[in-house]
Parts: sequence; C-alpha cells; structure tokens
Amino acid sequence: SKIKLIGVPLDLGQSHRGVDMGPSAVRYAGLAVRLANLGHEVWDCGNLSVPVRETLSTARDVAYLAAITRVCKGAYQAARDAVGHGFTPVFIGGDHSLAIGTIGGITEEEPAGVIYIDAHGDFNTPKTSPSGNIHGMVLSHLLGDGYARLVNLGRKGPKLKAEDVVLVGVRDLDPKERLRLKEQRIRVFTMRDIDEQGMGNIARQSLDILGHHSRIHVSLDADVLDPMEAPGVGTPTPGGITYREAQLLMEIIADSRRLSSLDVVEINPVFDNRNHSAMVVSDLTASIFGERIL
Ligand code: DIR
Ligand code: MN
Ligand code: MN
Ligand code: MN
Repeated sequence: SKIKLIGVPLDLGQSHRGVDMGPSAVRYAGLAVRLANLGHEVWDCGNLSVPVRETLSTARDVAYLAAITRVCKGAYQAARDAVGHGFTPVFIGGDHSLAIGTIGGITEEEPAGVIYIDAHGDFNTPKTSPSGNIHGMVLSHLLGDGYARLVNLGRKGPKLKAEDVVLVGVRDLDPKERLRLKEQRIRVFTMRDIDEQGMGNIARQSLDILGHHSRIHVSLDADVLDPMEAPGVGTPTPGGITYREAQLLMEIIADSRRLSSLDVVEINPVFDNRNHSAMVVSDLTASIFGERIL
C-alpha cells in the first residue's frame, strides 16, 4: 500500500520531557526503509508543527489546551487528506493526545473501528482526571465528553461510539476513569484477560467485536509494552505485554487486511537505552504492515 509517515512532536498532553523526540527516534530506527523493503510506497511527510513547551506561558491549562487544539486540528486534516488520497497514514508521536485529531480525521468520511492498545484507559475527563493531562482523556473526548473545543474538533460532536472501540493491554486505571469505562460499556481487555486467554485469542476477539467495521484504526501507546522490553516510553507501567505478544497482535491485525491508519505514540528516548524502544516500535510497525518471519 501507499504509506504516509507523519511526525507529531507533541509533548504538551503529559508531564515528562522527551516524547517530543519520538518522531526522530522512530526515524533513526529506520522505519521508512523497513516499510519500503516490504514493498510499500513510503512518503515521509516530515513533522506537523508543534510549539516548543518552553515558549508557552506556564499557565498550562489555557496555553497547553490552545496549543494541543491547534496541533490536533493539523493532525485531523492530515489524517482526512491521507485517507482521502488512498494512503495509510502512520502518525508518529508525540504524546497520545494527538489521537483526538487523527481518529477524528480518519472517521470524517466513513466510520472506523479503533483498537486502542495501551496500559491506560485514557478515559478521564477534565473533571475526573487526577493529573489534568490531556493524554489521559483521549477516548473520552472522542466519545463526546470533555473540553468543548476538543470534542468539536474538525467537526461537531462525538467521533466514536462505545461499540467502535476495543482497549487492549490495560493495567492502570484511575478510580473514576474505571467507573466511566464500566458505565459506558467500553470493551476492555486487561492484562489478566491476556494472561488467561492468550494474545492470539484477544487479538481475534478484538477484530470480531469490531466486525461491523471494514476499516480499523490502531492507536498504539508504547507503554503497553513491559518496561523491561521498552523502557523508553512516556509513562513506564509495570506488568505489560512482551515483545512476542505485541508482535502476535500486530501480525493478526495485519492478516485481517483491515488496517486503515496507525498511531505510534509515547516513545520517550530520554528514558531509553540506545534507542531500543523506538526499534521495538519500528519492528511492530513493520509487522502490522505485513512483515513475516517466514
Ligand atoms: C493517567 C495516566 N491515567 C492520567 N495516563 C496515561 O494522567 O490520566 N496514559 N499515562 O497513557
Ligand atoms: Mn495512551
Ligand atoms: Mn498509556
Ligand atoms: Mn524483525
């Protein structure tokens, strides 16, 4: 297929410094060549422009929300245009708040299912969030709850319904976020589900649950991986999936031939060991685009 790589060096949706270097780290890991060697036509579109944190006022609620909204608008348009021109866009983050834009844009012309792979639920609202970080509120905004300008970004109203999303790899939820996920009946495959049923089963069930969608957007938060396998992530969270489990999930999604678009986010080279985590993410991206052992 025709792939567009779009970097989004956004670090305003969370507290740690360094996720703005994610796009460079993934490029250094050789992603474009990997994908081209699989026979894809690869266009690296460079980075969307993102204000540097130090240039913004420290009144972060106001300044950061405005900046994140602008960046997400750019991501929305890039996603919509890429899909409209027959490309499969790969958004390289940057923190997860960029997905408020990408998933909005992907679903402008027709709906899509979302496989959201993350240690966290990202289902806080500005009212329930203990941290105030927008990267922990992505799915709430896409389902219509949160800051009006992010809910109505690109077009008015919710971009997804509860039945359009499956979460995989979850192991860290805030109390009210947990309650909201249950109330809204979001499908969540926790680490326990993966331990008990195996990743192969969970991957196939996720695709089945989204069976009413021919197009699947995958939003991969690198913190789903265990910190021993990928320390260079925004929020290292113990008890995560292994490299092999992540590969299996990617390969089964690839087999479905339904991938419309991808986010790979929360890579933080500052916490990493010789760019190892970006190389892992690049391996996973190659697999979801069809790389096979045999
Ligand atoms: C936490 C952390 N639940 C929050 N979320 C993260 O700030 O809302 N998501 N790290 O990736
Ligand atoms: Mn996330
Ligand atoms: Mn996360
Ligand atoms: Mn490999």
